[in-house]
This record gives sequence, C-alpha cells and structure tokens, in this order.
Amino acid sequence: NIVRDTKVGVLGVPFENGQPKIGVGNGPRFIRDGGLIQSLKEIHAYMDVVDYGDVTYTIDPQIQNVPNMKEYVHMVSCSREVTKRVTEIIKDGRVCLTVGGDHAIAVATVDGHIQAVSHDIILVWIDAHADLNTSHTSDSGNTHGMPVALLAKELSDYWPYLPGMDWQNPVMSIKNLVYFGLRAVDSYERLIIEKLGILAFGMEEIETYGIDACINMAFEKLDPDKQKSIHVSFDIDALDAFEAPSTGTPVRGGLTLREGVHIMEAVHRSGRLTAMDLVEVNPSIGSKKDVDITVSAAIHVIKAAFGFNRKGLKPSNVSDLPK
Ligand code: 6HN
Ligand code: MN
Ligand code: MN
Ligand code: MN
Repeated sequence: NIVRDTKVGVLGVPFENGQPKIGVGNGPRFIRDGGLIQSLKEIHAYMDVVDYGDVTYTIDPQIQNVPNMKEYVHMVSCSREVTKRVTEIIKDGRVCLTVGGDHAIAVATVDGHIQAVSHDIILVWIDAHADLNTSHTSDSGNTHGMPVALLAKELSDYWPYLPGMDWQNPVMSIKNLVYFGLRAVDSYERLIIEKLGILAFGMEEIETYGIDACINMAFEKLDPDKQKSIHVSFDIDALDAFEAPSTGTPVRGGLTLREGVHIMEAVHRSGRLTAMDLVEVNPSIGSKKDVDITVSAAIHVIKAAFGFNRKGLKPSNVSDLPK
C-alpha cells in the first residue's frame, strides 16, 4: 500500500462559525506549527506531501439564513469552496487531509470526496458526538452538530429548504456510515441511530469487544468486497478529555490515543483512504501544555493514517548493518 497513500494534499480550513467558541479557526496554524508537514514527510522515504494552504471564502449575499442554524450563511459560503478544493486535490491523485476548523466543514469534505470519486464511499465518523441533529432537533443551533444529518440521503425530508446547498449533491446513504467513540448522544440522535439502524461502536461496544474487533467488524459490514473509497472524519474530542483537552466540547471517558492510532493504522492497511478530516482542535482552550498535548495527539492520529509504523521501519534498500 506504500504507493496508494504516499501522495498527500493538506488543506487547512480555519472555519469556526459552526459553534460559538473562538479559537478553533486557529487549528490549522497550530497543527502546522506543531510539525504536521514535516511529520508526514518523515513517515517513510516515498512520502510526497503538498500543502495546499488555507481555504478562504467570501459571503454570498444572495443566501438567506435558516432558523436554528447559527451562521448558516458562513457555513454555506465556506462549504462551497471546501468542496471544490477537496475535489481538486483528490483528482490530482492525492489523499486529501483537511485540517479544521470545526466539524461543520465535513459536509463539504465528504461531498468533495464523493464528487471526485463518483462511486460509493465509506464514512468513518470518529467522535464523542453523533453530529446528527437537524435544524428541528438541535438544542444548540450549532451547525457543527449537524453535518452527518446534512449528508444523509435518508434524512433529506426532515430538513427545511436550505438555500445555497444545491451543490450538495449527491449525498450519501447512511448505510455507508460507521461511528466510533460515541458517548454524548442527544435524544433525537439516538432515535435516528435506532430508526435507521446506523452502525455505531460507542465507548460501550469498544470496551466490550476491543478496538481491533470493532474496526474489523465495521469494514466487514460496510465493505465486504474491499472496494470502496474511505473517508475518515476525526473529531479530536473522540479522544478522552485527558488526551485532547483543547477542544470546544470535551467529554470524559473517551478513546485513548492508542485506540485512535489503532483505528487509523487499520484504515491505512486497507489501502483505501482517500480523504481524512481532523477537526475541533481549539488552541484558545486550556493551558499551553493542554494545547501541546492536543496538537501532538492530532499529529499522531494523522501519522498513523498515512502509514507511520510503531514497529519502526527498516532502512530502505539495505539488508545488513554497516561494518
Ligand atoms: N462536535 N450534540 C451537540 C449539539 O450542539 O448538537 C454537540 C455537538 C458537538 C459537535 O463536537 O463536532
Ligand atoms: Mn503508505
Ligand atoms: Mn465532537
Ligand atoms: Mn464532531
């Protein structure tokens, strides 16, 4: 699989209007300053990493707001740009790594991925939260709690008219989604998960079966023929609040960094990772040490996705030690 995901395109999306806390828009800068690009290049000799910089957008004055979707106009305007950029990067033959920003950006990254590959994908959503609210079920009105519901074909009848979201086509079937790490699920989100039979390995299942069995069950169920292109949307709050304190909606009792890395190593081994999001690192939350821990956790998870091997790698083209 060395060839498959050695070519990486990194895209920053400093978007923070999907939730009320300032600072998450600085995630891309702190993660780059924490050594992201160099860490990717050092994974092995064949890595080919291009930084596409940050997405910028202007507000489309034509777009109207939607009740109980805060800063809707920002989300739509930014999403359009992100979709285009993600599609371009994948069409350039690279795995697209999008660094957020809050989780509202994932509507666009998933859509951009689907448009680029024009066949079924698997969406692996790693998060403490299900991000499955509609504008009618959300208590907060924050759009970072809505991306999965916006993407799901099965929920399209439950949304009001969404001006400017016509680009968001085709959407995906919820049958191609799996959750890992859930432990803060709202009541209507739980209703949707059960009503639609969504595959979900919450913390309880992960404890019961272990992380390795869970990831194997997920791949077996969603893609028995091993053909589909994989999208991972990794919300850093999936990790325990001790592992990733600098995030807007931390929840105790989460994944260890080791479990997060284990999932991403399995994704890498599949050879089918096409796009990954790493979102919700907020450098304005917590102490300097908290921020460093969170940024380094994010980079570890990303490295695992792109083939960093904890066993170590032999030197290339060499079979003996120097004498
Ligand atoms: N995230 N379910 C809550 C809401 O406001 O809808 C929390 C969402 C958190 C979203 O962490 O990406
Ligand atoms: Mn590789
Ligand atoms: Mn979350
Ligand atoms: Mn999330």
